[in-house]
Amino acid sequence: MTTTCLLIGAPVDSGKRRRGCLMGPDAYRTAGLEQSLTDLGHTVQDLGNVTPAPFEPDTNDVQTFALNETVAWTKALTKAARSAMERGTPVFLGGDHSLSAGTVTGVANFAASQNRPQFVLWLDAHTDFHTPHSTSSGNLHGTPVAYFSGCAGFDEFPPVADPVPQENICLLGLRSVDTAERHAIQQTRIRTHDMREIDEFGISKPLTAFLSDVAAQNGMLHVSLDVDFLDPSVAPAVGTTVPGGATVREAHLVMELLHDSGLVTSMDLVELNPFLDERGRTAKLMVDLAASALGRRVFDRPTRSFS
Ligand code: EXY
Ligand code: MN
Ligand code: MN
Ligand code: MN
Repeated sequence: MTTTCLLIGAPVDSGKRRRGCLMGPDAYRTAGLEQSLTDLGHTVQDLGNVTPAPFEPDTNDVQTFALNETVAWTKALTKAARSAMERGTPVFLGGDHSLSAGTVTGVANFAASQNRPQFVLWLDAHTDFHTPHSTSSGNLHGTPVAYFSGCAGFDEFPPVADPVPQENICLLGLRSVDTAERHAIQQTRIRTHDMREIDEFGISKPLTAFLSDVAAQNGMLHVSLDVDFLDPSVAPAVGTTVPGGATVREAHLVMELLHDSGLVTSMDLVELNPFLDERGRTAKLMVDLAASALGRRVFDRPTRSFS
């Protein structure tokens, strides 16, 4: 099954202090993302980069500047994601994970217009479930899941028109969760799967259970892939590496199962920092994973059904 893939650059770098994610979109382009997807038979349109509206820079306070910039990005990406869903399958090229505050909010707004539930698969070492009040680092790339699931505390951000229901969010690959996040997330119905569970029972078990629920509810599925989901030994180009991550094959299996399901309606590729890599190794791996999610196979064989 081929689709119209819309590549949308989101060079967001305001979600943390270490700079570099702003080079992410062009790194994916340089690593051949468009050709990889075209080779699979998809119609691929590179829509260039989103640019946020001018925001209030007249502050010397770094945190306030970052907050103003992130709010501006969230507004721009919510709008971009909502309209892209009318045209095809958007693949957002990050940029740090704060971009997903806008992309997920935008695709969820589209799903609501179609009277379909929005689901989110969050592939990440982290829960990204802080609010601007609970974070100790002040880095807003650690907050998007709390924002799009409708948590309070995002006073400066636009209200989320269609929060993603907690039970429709699946976090996979967890191995670095702050105390405040753990206490908060344990009060929710968000599905959390850490690396211990994946080591013990395999990555397919929690994922296929989630995909069966998405299929049963005719859901729309947004996949947000953080580079740090992968083990740093295979994906070093990210500022928040955590040892003990997914192997290349575990990551490809996730993508292959996602493609088999036919349920993916939008994607983010986030947190790539090309400055932290040699010869674009991580960017190339992320492009290969995106290709697996969109149909690349060694052999053509019957796909697995989830309905
Ligand atoms: N929980 C830590 C913090 O809030 O600073 C680390 C967050 C890392 C976020 C990256 C995008 O996944
Ligand atoms: Mn993340
Ligand atoms: Mn992360
Ligand atoms: Mn506040």
